[in-house]
Amino acid sequence: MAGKRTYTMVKPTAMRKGYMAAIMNKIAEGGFKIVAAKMTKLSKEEAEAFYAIHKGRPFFDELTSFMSSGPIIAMVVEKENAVEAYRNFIGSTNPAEAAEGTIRKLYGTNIGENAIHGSDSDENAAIETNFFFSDREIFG
Ligand code: 3AN
Repeated sequence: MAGKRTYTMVKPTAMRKGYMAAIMNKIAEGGFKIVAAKMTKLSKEEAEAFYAIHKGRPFFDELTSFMSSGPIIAMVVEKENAVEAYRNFIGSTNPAEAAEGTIRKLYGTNIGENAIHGSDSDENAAIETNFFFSDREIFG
């Protein structure tokens, strides 16, 4: 059965461009309840650990350097069938190919700096949530 929660984060370029509040508002308007949220910054090592599943891909160094380049907003959001619903909601990885009105289309810069992350499975959602939050920081 699909889970009710997924992990997401606003990426550094979107933060630098001042889109934090607009993106959080859009998430809420999309019917996703924000049950955990914090502003934090990853070290390069932490970004490498977070994206360990992508180790070996050609963009791994670029991705982890970028993700450790500035603050992010880490969040857990809740909705039925959260992982799939949220990935559809934020749009394709490449903002240029993302559907009109999606967060990645509206606020993404390019395929790496694509405004927002969304977990790709219930298993990864749990791992990624535990990477950033303890149980007492999640308010269901
Ligand atoms: P998604 O985030 O949509 O699941 P993945 O899993 O293919 O996309 O990629 C993970 C992250 O790696 C993306 N969010 C994006 O920031 C980055 N990425 C993917 N493809 C590229 C690429 N060709 N060049 C740079 N960064 C990329």
